Amino acid sequence: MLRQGLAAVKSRACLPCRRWLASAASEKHGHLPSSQSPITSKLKFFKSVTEDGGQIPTYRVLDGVGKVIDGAEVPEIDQAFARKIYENMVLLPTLDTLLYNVQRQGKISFYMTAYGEEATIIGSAAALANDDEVLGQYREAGVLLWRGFGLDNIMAQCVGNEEDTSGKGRQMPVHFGSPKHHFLTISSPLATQIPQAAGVAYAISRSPRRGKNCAAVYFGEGAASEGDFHAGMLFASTIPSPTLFIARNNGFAISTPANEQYHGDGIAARGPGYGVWTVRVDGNDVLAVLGAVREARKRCIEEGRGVLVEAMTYRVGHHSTSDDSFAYRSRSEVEDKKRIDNPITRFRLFMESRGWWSSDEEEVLRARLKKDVLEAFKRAEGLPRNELKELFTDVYGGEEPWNIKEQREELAGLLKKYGDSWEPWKNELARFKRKGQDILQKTD
Ligand SMILES: Cc1ncc(C[n+]2csc(CCOP(=O)(O)OP(=O)(O)O)c2C)c(N)n1
Ligand SMILES: [Mg+2]
Repeated sequence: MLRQGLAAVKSRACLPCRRWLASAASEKHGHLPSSQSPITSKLKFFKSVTEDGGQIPTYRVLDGVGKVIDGAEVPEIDQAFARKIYENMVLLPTLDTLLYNVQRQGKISFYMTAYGEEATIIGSAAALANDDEVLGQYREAGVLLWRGFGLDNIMAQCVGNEEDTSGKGRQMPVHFGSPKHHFLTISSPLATQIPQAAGVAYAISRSPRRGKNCAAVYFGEGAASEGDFHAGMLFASTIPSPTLFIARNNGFAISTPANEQYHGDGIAARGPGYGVWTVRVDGNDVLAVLGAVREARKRCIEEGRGVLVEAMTYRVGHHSTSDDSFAYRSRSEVEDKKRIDNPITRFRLFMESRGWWSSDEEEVLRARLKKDVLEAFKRAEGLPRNELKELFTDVYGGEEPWNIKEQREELAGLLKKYGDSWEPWKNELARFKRKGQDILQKTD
């Protein structure tokens, strides 16, 4: 019936209408006017993005003891590059141990370690170009180390001395930033960096850097529960911008375990919802991270659109120096995770199997890094803080606003009253360049 009716109309219709009628006649169940979705007569619900309804697989190159698994291809890497990766992976916990301990001694106010996440952080840093813009969450100091930021700059920021170029000593430790190293300054409110990254990537796409660079944004699986994650993904997919989303799924958002952060298949399951290329990778396998992020970056830049990488890892350390994780997980769980699939051991064993590393070199490296880290801290500790007046500068451009002036004058008043006589104030003041005189003498 339909076919006969259509044939009659067709003979009188214009060309585009005739084409439409021809396709309608050939379709079994019709089609939707504004979608390519095929029509089906089966009522079928789904809650997985995989064809078999299972979980998204995890890409891995090395097994737990550093052997290449069957069928895996080792990403292009030579001895020098592998050694650079390994040295940075070992540097990270060496630095963390010192800074964690000095925080415990009261010498710095706060710290966050990256124990267990060395492969995710260094492997991804190694896959990026050093001038790709990086927007970190707070556990990615390793990206800066990879790019040659240097221990003196790390220490200066954590101690807050006059050499701190990240924020002149006005920020909490680990809030690093360096335009020279294409690393945007860390900010504490979770996930704000994600839509910002889509914006940075959009700016790249409107500049001569289009097709050369991307903006890489790091965030935890906890931060991915924020609306900002979705805003960033939507931006980067609909207003195309080369944004590389790197989710560090380390199992916890402070005390909240990952399985309470989502009901679906982790963060990776969300990528296809935004129509972006997505991959899940073993975040404790540095070669897998290197290979996956290299490919992700390539797609991101070639297509000029968001790409999502979910790195599965485990936060071995406490969330921060303000946390005691044994209040919500057992010591034995942590000890097991340290042993099984340890990212540093796995890569070391791989390097040794290639004849690229030896136990003698290991000993020399560990001793050297420990010495470097300790010396850098001692040096930083001995340097004065910036002038006290810097507390009130750089927040607004132009003239000093009335409220900042009021606060500065209030501090000057307190310094006059207590600065010379009260021991704690006297000691604090002594640590600033010009010992607070810049505030006391300022008259306007
Ligand atoms: C908007 C906002 N809410 C809450 C916090 C407090 N907070 C700081 S870190 C954190 C957990 C983040 O977990 P995750 O994103 O998984 O990163 P991880 O610490 O595991 O690396 C929370 C809740 C914050 N900084 N900002
Ligand atoms: Mg987490």
